[in-house]
Amino acid sequence: MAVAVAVAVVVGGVGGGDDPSEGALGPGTGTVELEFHHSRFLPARLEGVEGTTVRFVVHNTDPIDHELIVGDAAVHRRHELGSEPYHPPKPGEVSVAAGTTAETSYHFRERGTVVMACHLPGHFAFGMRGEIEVVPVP
Ligand SMILES: [Cu+2]
Repeated sequence: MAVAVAVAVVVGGVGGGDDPSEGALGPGTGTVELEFHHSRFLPARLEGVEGTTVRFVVHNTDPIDHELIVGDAAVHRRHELGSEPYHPPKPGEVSVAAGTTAETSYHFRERGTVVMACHLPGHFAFGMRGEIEVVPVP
């Protein structure tokens, strides 16, 4: 757990109050560092303000490949059923080879819960997923 906290560097405003939106990223642009470790997302839960473009810097510290897919239900269904073994960088989708770091950006247009996941065979079922809560502009 200590590792997760150390790795979760959120740039763009971090608060500590009772209002959950105080800890949210944005609006505007921000950077989140994610780690893939033991086939888990660290952190597995993020918060962002609607209208924020988040740059994800993903460190894969596992000895196996992973991918980061951010998007709506249709995106995840397509990837979970599909068989794209490699994702060239496009918004919200990037492959992260074992022991490497990769980046992708995603624009969080509207409030709600957006899922981030790895859809390599078996990984999503194992629990390789997280959520970004997109909240209204404070
Ligand atoms: Cu994976």
